[in-house]
Amino acid sequence: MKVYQTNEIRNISLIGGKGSGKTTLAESILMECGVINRRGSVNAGNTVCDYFPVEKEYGYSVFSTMLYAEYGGKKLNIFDCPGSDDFVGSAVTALSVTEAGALVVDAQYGVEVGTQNTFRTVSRLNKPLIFIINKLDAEKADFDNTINQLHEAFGNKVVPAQFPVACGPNFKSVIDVIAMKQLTWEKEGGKPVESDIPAEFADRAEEFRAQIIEAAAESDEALMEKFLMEEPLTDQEIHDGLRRSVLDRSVFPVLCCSGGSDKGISRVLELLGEIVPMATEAPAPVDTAGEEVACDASAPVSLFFFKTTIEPHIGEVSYFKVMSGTLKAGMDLTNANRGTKERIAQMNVVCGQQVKTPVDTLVAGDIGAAVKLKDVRRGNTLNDKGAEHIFDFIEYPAPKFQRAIRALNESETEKLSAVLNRMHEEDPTWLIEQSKELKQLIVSGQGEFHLRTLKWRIENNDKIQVEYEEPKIPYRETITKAARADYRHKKQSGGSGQFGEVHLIIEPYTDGMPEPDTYRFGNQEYKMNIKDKQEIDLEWGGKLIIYNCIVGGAIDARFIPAIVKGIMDRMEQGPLTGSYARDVRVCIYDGKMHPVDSNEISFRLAARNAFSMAFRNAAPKVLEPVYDVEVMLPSDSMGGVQSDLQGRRGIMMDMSSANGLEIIKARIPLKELASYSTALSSITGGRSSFTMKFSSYELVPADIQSALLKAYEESKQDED
Ligand SMILES: Nc1nc2c(ncn2[C@@H]2O[C@H](COP(=O)(O)OP(=O)(O)O)[C@@H](O)[C@H]2O)c(=O)[nH]1
Ligand SMILES: [Mg+2]
Repeated sequence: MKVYQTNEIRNISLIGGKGSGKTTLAESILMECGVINRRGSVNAGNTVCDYFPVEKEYGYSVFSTMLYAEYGGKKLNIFDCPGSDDFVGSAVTALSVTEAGALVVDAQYGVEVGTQNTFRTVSRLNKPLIFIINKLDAEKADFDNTINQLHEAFGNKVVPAQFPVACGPNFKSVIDVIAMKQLTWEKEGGKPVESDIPAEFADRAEEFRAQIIEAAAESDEALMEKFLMEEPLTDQEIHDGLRRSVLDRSVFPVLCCSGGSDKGISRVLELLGEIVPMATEAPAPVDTAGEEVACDASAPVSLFFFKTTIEPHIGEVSYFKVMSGTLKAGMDLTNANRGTKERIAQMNVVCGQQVKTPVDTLVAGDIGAAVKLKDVRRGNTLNDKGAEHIFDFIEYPAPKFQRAIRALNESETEKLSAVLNRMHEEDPTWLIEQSKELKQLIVSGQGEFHLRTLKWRIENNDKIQVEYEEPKIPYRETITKAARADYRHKKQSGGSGQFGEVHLIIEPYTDGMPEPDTYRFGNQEYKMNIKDKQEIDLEWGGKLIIYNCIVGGAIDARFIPAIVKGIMDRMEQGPLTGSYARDVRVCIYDGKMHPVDSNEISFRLAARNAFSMAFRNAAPKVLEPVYDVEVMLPSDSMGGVQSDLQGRRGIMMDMSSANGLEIIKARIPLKELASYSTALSSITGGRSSFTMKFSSYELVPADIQSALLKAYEESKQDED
């Protein structure tokens, strides 16, 4: 393969709702460029892009697949991304290493949830965007309606560069308002025949051309001048102008094709080659030290590894982008994250699973893959001498679906952990956490289907049978008023005895409260004499503040650490439900020692019991995690979604609308969110999406508190 220079490379993510025809389009692109000579079909499960067994099983893309297309002297690196929101992680990875998203829209259905979701992802990442209206040959295809919906949802930045002469089974021609030509295909597609625009379409073509030129001129004063003076513009001027406007997202051009019948593909490739920004034009990526790293082929080599897959018969395949420099096969580099040396003995450019073409040079801006590297993980940066970068610019969305996972055969638990960690390496939006607190192995992801896919792969590829369970809720305990208690631990058995007595006062802790002074319980006043203060930031959130206010040597200072340990025992396992306690302030103000029998364990036990007693008298409460939830939905589902939120103890915080969707912001307890993604999807017919983010701990309602206490008492009895 010829060595492509930085300005001959275009990186593009093919995104869009599932079923919009991305994989089929990718297949046509490969046909068009001669990479394959027989087309596979999604329905037969033999396309270049959907090849993992799990994808064949479910019938749609789960991973993004990379392909390259050599067209018109340029190399287009294209990622076919899964359409389902559950696999948004793949799209985020692809978009983060490409200079633009090409959003495929099904001409039959116009703007769908998947269109909205992917548009939102691209916008969040602030990436340039081009629409491709696809399936123009389909029975119900309707270009005008699709354009209207695009305008309604995304505004007048949406500007067609092409329009079809007829949609549906008669689709065979497109009017291209940049070339100002009609392109017509034979029944079997392929290369078009160019002709003049028929008179009946001349007005429409002029109208669209004016829009596209205005959009192109938007980011270029000289061009704007020419446009206003009505001087003719060359194709190159329009391309260059459009590329700049695409780059700053002031226009979303629209291209037309039918991937399935192979019509329009070559012109789409040609236009993508012209209007997708080059890596040198995009904002320079910033490394973790804050340095902008220009995409410069003559700088020292720096590679960013953004994706790892495990492929049958090959093993680990590591995908990287050349961030700077010119990479030659055989180079010795340093892994900046792991401190290890790595030789890139052989590298490839990749088209799905079938085509891996060895290359010996890749320049800045290009994307390649290496196999069987020694010690490279997803997210690592490899540098040559002279470069000291670490890249970490991919921001994955927070998880929104959680389950506890368990190997049916307990002896496979360790193996399961290892498999899960490997899965996380492949898809970083699968998060794995061994929760010490919940005593469960928690996996989280983007939705039910996302986790179902994980399970399928573990069971089918790794042959471990697993089961999902509801994750437990990480409750907390705290107190709402002050209380006092003392406890004497005394034991006289045989030889040396045990003796320790602790008196303490506890109260709710809030930031910025004044130092303790005087407390009153009944008729008795307790004046605190602060000798020492310990502030403990609890691992599980919140604080524990302990004051030593012991006077007259009632307890030796050497026993204080044991007393603190005793209190911590109960903070770790709260008296009400065994959950972590938080935000408590304790004054240890008195006690007793025995000259012989006092030891650390006695004081630890005395403190633990005194603290428990005081805690129970301090109007203790159970707290639950509450999440900020943002739901995006079509307005006709508003009623259903709102009443469902109320059923989940949700508190409505805000309502607004954007891009033709309603947005509800609410606060909802985690307990009520366990299967929210599934419920929401069924209420809205799959036309919604949501995000969730931990907000705070809040008191649970009284009935839930009593149920939790009762369940805890019962579980303790079971243990006894
Ligand atoms: N009529 C028509 N059908 C298409 C076209 N492209 C794809 N399809 C069909 O649409 C379905 C989804 O296609 P696929 O490529 O898997 O979509 P993806 O989920 O976006 O990758 C399949 O049944 C395809 O056969 C097209 O251009 N025209
Ligand atoms: Mg697909």
